[in-house]
Amino acid sequence: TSQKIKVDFDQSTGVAVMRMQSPPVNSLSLEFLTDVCIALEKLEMDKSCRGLIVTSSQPKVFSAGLDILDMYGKSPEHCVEFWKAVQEMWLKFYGSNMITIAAVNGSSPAGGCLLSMTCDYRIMADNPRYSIGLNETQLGIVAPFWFKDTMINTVGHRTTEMALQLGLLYSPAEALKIGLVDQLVPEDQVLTTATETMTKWLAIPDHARQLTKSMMRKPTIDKLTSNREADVSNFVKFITKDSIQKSLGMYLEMLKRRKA
Ligand code: CO8
Repeated sequence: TSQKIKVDFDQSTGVAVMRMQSPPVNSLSLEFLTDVCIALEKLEMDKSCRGLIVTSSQPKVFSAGLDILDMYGKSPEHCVEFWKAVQEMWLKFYGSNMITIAAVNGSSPAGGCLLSMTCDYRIMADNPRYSIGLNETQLGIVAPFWFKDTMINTVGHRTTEMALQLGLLYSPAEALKIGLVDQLVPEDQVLTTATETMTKWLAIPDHARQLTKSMMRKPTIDKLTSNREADVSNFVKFITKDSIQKSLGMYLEMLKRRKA
């Protein structure tokens, strides 16, 4: 596997831990997404792997979401490849037969929030400096329908309607309150709690749990699978617009200024 993700599979428990280690902020670049998909596919094919915990090796950040540099100043061809990889990641995680638990040990904006929402359960570090949410509108861009659907499936329609329009980033306490995460624990207990939670989920017979998960998620997944190409062209048409490129440029500048 690549150096940007580290997968440890414990044969005795049937649980794998996937650590994202793409400095500085685990942004989901084309290369990174490709590696994640390959790793996930391997685990999915291994019938002895029943559970997956996703977490970050980077301090303070779970994932900064999609790599903005893959959407800024790039050719339409590149944008096509990039978007296909984003779709693929979502389809693989949301449709996974494994029990998936996100150990959210840092901030998780936009695509990072999406990744955690594809999991069956979310545990977040109780640190008020961290935030999580779909903040796309703050960048002047629009969360695609399947980001929206995933959030509706997680927190409901009304909360999603408001969160998406305002591009809200929630503190851990707020995220717990709206059900965007399922549990808060002290920072140093995120991974151990994920492991304990996994034990509970592992006690359920796989076939029954898998069919139930599929029953819940299939309509949402089918909506994208039957519209993948249109969704790619929508994305490329949108993201290559001058006005959108300008917004992304301004946002990148803001990120740098904020740092100074
Ligand atoms: N992509 C590329 N570079 C990034 C990203 C990113 N998503 N996030 C941060 N970086 C860069 C920063 O610019 C900075 O670069 P440099 O060192 O060159 O100045 C470096 O990473 C480190 O970042 P920070 O100094 O900001 O690190 P902090 O630890 O202070 O903060 C945060 C970490 C909280 C993650 C912060 O970096 C942040 O808020 N990042 C932006 C997150 C964000 O808004 N992501 C949205 C991405 S868009 C998305 O995921 C969905 C898009 C859907 C497309 C729909 C179109 C139709």
